[in-house]
Formats: sequence, C-alpha cells, structure tokens
Amino acid sequence: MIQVHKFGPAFGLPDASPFVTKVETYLRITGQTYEVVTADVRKAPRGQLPVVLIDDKRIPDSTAIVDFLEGKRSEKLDAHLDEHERAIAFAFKSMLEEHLYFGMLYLRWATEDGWKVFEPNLRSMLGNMGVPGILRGMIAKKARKQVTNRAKTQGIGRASHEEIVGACKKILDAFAIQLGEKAYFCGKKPTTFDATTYAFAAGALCPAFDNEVSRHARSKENLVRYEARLKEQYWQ
Ligand SMILES: N[C@@H](CCC(=O)N[C@@H](CS)C(=O)NCC(=O)O)C(=O)O
Repeated sequence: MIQVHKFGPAFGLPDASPFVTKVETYLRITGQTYEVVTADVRKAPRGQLPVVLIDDKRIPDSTAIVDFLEGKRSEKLDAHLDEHERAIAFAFKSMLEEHLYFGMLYLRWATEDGWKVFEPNLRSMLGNMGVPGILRGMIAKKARKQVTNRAKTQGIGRASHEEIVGACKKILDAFAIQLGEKAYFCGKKPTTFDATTYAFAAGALCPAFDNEVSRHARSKENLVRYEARLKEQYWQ
C-alpha cells in the first residue's frame, strides 16, 4: 500500500502544497491506489511534505517519489517523449517548482492580502496536527517568519513586490505559450510532467487568492481549460 503523508486539502485544492498535489496527481494519472495521512511536517525526515510510505520505505521529496514509483512500472508514462521534448518539459518543471513556487510562497505568506487568506487555514492545519488552540497564533507567526526567510534565502524574497509579480507573470506567459492547445503538457498523452504542471496551474488559478499573479493566470484561457480538464479527469 502507498501512503501519502500530506498537509490536507485547502482553498479548494487537493492540498495546501503543490508538491503534495503533484504526487497525488501522478498516482491518479497512473491509476495507483493510495491512502492519505494528515501528517505533522515537523516530524517529516527533511522537515518537508510530501513523504510517501511504500512497503516500509519512507521517501521524501516529490520528484524522488515520482521517480521511484515510475521506476517500478513497466510501461513508463514518458516513454513516447523524445530527448528534446523531455529537455523542454524538464526545464518547465524546474521553472515552476524552483521559481514560480517561491513567488507563490511570497504572495501567500509574505503579503498582507495573502496572509489574511492563508493564516486561518494554517491555524486549522496546526489544529489537525494536534497543536492546542492557544499556541496556534504564535506558531503561525513563527512559521510565517521562517517561510518568508526561506524565500529570502532562495533569493526571490529579496526582490521588490513588482519584480516578484513580474517574474511570476513571465513564467505564466511561458507556461501558457508552451502548453498551447495541447490536451496535456507534452501532447496528446499525460506524462509525469503533468503532475507538476497541473499542481502549479491549480495553485496559480486558485480562486481563494486574488492578486496580480492569480488574475494574470485567469486571463490565460488555455491554462484555465487545461486545469479544468485535468481536474475533471483526475480529481472528480
Ligand atoms: N523539493 C521538495 C519540496 C517540498 C516542499 O517545499 N514542501 C513544503 C510545502 S510546499 C514544506 O513542507 N515546507 C515546510 C518547510 O520547509 O518548513 C519536494 O519536491 O517535495
């Protein structure tokens, strides 16, 4: 049995974390059954979620999880992709996971508008982890500081608001152009890359957040259609 250790659904998304949504979407694309466990991120091996438990093996990191599970399958999801297609898809995956992610982190955690939406959800996640009500506000504040520092350490958190928004919009422009009218990110068939592209499309379009980047995402009609199509196919 595959167990996915996750934060929990939030803001109408399968999980507060796009990396958890990525792993679950991959499992759904490949038709593998799994259980979900609401986990305490502080107890995770790398202090991050997702973590997957398979046959007593504990695997942290969404990419390592997908690679491990894909390694066990005889029919590989990406088998039909040539080297060039793989290279492009890999570059987009990295751009979303390593750059857009931090922009979204900043918009949700560091801006006052984002925090107004995010904080109540964080408090309820802390409740699910067993943190007593009286401590939740203090822990949420500390987590906000840590996450904001993480964005600064990565670099994006040191840029101005306008620069961060501008970078996120450019990423979404590139994402939408590369997606075009294809049914899936790489063409007619789903690949492992759709796990990432779906998770980040859903996060960027999430109606709970209203900011320059989410509005820009919503203006990309093909992105909206892609997200809705995969949601219907794998999440309903
Ligand atoms: N490279 C990791 C990134 C996972 C990650 O950043 N998870 C975040 C939530 S989106 C987390 O657990 N953050 C808690 C922390 O870093 O303290 C993956 O692909 O799984």
